[in-house]
Amino acid sequence: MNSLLSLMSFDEYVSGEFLSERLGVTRAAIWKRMELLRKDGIPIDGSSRKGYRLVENPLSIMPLYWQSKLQTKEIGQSAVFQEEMTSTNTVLKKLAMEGAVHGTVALCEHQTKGRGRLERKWEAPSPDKQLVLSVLLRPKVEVEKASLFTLVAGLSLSQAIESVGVKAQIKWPNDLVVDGKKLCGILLEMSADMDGINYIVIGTGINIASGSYPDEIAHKATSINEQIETSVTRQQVLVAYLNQLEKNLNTLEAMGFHELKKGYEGRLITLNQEVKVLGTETFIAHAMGIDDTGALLVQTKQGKIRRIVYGDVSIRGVKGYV
Ligand code: BT5
Repeated sequence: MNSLLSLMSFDEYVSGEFLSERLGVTRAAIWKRMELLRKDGIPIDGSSRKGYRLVENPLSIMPLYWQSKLQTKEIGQSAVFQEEMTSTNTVLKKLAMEGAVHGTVALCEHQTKGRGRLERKWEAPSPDKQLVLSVLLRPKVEVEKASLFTLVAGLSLSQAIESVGVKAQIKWPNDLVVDGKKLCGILLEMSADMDGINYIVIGTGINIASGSYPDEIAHKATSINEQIETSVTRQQVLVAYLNQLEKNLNTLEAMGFHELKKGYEGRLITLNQEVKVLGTETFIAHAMGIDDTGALLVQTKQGKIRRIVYGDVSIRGVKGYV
């Protein structure tokens, strides 16, 4: 089917005769395959005179419908889509071990075991209301720098969501928040050995429309379309995110996190606020910013500056979640 799709276009009709010659099958077989594609949810415009043409499907997240809109060289150029996956992170980690290339994206309509950090659950009760995806990176950097990629993903998502009309702030290190409510979560997982990082998988769940989170957490969750008058599609957010991610990764590689830091700090919700650091010890401090390694810098009540390293702690606003 893939070779058939690769011969077709959104702009022009291709004749049944051309397709049957190229694929070495009869025209009746081509017609049958078109029927199967339609059954699989891929609309095909067919006319006995002109032939067949693909029809744009803005609501679909199948790679066929968004890959041609990317402005990237690597991110998203290889993509795996399935209706259902256990977790896009789990599937992509397996593909990474089998040799998948840098930039590969895994995405699905429904996760049966969506994961947050520390064995927490990531939920999406109505599949088409949320965008869940993972991106595989194979950066040539030391293991200590891995957590920077969570920050780069958060920044890229915040910029992408802003480009569709919603200002989402970052709750260091891995949440996007609007109006004090969670819009998006990021889960970074990696494999590394003595020689450095083998791969990083960055998973994101982005609430696009109401119904993308369970009612029980409605007091602390929100979605893009609840924040704006117009409605945005998953496809739009996906393309904007992947484009922005590649741009920021290029900057990170060429100039280091320092170059992205100002943009990141400008979106940081806890900047210049009192925060509660929850780790092996719990204390209240003043959040001052981020250093070049991605650590959160806080000043304790005693005036001491402390570096809070990703993975060590959770941050809460003194009054609650943010
Ligand atoms: C996260 O964990 O926020 C990371 C979530 C990453 C999800 C993506 S989806 C694609 C990829 N594949 C996966 O299996 N995972 C990644 P954490 O900081 O631990 O937050 C988890 C908490 O967020 C839960 O305990 C809930 O309180 C809350 N939560 C769950 N589903 C939510 C939703 N749809 N919207 C907002 N909050 C949610």
